Amino acid sequence: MKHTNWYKDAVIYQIYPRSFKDSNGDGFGDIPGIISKLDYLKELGVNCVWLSPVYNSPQADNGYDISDYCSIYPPFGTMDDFDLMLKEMHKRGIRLIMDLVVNHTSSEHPWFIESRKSKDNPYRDFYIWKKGKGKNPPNNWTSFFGGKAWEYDELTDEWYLRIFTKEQPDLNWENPKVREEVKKILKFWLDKGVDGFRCDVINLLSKDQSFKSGHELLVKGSSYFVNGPRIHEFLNDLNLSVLDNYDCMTVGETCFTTLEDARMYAGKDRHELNMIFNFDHTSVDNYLGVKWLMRKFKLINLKKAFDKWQYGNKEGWNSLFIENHDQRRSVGRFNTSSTTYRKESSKMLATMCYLQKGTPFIYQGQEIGMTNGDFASLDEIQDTETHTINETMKKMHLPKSFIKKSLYNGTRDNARTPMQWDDSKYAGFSTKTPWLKVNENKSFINVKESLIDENSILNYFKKLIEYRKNEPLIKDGVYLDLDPKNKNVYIYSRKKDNEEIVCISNFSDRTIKYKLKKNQNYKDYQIKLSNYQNNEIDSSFITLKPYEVVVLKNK
Ligand code: TEU
Repeated sequence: MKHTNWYKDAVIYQIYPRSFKDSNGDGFGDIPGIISKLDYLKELGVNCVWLSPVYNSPQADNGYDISDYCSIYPPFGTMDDFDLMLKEMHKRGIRLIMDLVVNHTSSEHPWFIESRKSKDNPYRDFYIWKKGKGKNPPNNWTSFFGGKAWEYDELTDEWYLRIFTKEQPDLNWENPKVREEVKKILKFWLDKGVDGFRCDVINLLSKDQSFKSGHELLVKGSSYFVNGPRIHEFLNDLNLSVLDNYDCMTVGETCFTTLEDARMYAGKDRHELNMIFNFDHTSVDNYLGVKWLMRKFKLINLKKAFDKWQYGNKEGWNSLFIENHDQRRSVGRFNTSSTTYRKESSKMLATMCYLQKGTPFIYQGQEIGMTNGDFASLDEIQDTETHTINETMKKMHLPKSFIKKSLYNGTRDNARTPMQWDDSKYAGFSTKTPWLKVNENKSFINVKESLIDENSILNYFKKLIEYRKNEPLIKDGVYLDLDPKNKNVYIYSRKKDNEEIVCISNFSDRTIKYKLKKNQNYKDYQIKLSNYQNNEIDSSFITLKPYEVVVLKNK
């Protein structure tokens, strides 16, 4: 099979299906809804969609708990709807990557229903069952969502491992039968014509078989299951047995991953994944990568995180993102503004991120500058993670005000509010009360308005995507951070031969007179993109207005 590496030219748009577009008035997004918006995506200029899970699922974790990998959850539509969506995407030159969630299944998956029945059930070893220590779990491992990572089952007097919710038992990848089943799932979707996978928590598959207790501060035991002992063997096997036979792409979601890990997952000739998501830059405003522990943002740290991957991921290829369905919205984050300078902030952040080397991932709503949810109480928040973390923090007797602030700030529902298509009651997302509250700011933040307004964030995103497509330097140019120590300005260049692009961003709400160095003579450079009309550049200074971004090129 010839591999075209098309992913290096992809601009990927993530759809979180339950919040994208409801076609049948049940308050819940669906596949026909997605089909109705494909022309919108085509016009935006994206050429690939990552679709969060649409498989059959009890929805304990919004579809990241799958009970049947080869069927569609009925509220999303039918398999015929899916096939039509794929055809309509391909017709428009848009590829489709699916979400592959195989660290765990749903507790309602037939494998788990069987596994639970008895110790000698043929499916027992599809999951990780252990004897407890007296009344306690087998070890001290904790869940990513807070609390213990083990669940007791009275029927057989054993505990099963579940690193996420109790409805998401971890599969036992040591069992070759599990690996064969996963290969069948991959083949099923690839043979339908899908173009690849975003691989959910893929670096957690292999667990250290000693099952020792961990000493880590927060996710206890994580050193025994993050980038575990057989992970590369498992991924290599999936790749050589299935993925390698298709011109498809994979991007692995890999938390707590170093450059060296990245090289192992997605380095040259490794035959595992094409690229990974690292979370260094989304961890700069918290402690230890734990978003509940908020920390003051410093631009220098953000630049350090980007520099590390731009310089260090030499053999690999980076993924470029600042939003997804687990992160809060980017406007208002990284010292930017979600009010007065919302438009400027949103355009600046996108430019700063997407002109780096790698593949851009845009999360639905980011292209119109959607903001965090405006939840009035915790009852309006649905996400399971928020509620378990709430319980955990209460048990730790943390101050109420801290818990509240931390939950509203960190809840994943911030990114999951219904897509704002217009200013009608339910934002054109649905005709009925949606599953999650629509943000009141739909009255002025919506697609309809953005299409009319020439200076909208949406129209800027179109220009930015178009620019990327027509400028080879963005794919190939060498990245250089020109002033890593500056506290307010992020200025980097992309260079190849005699050509150079310079991207300059002001991360503050003040006008800054940025002094250029002697070798930075941009007098003859042209302005290619900016979020302001009149840019002031002379031979020794660039005046940057609040959240201004300017992209210059020497030819
Ligand atoms: O996320 C994995 C993951 O690491 C997140 O749990 C992350 O730590 C957390 O959201 C930060 O708050 C993936 C999916 O993206 C997420 O939606 C799922 O809930 C999770 O896996 C389990 O499948």
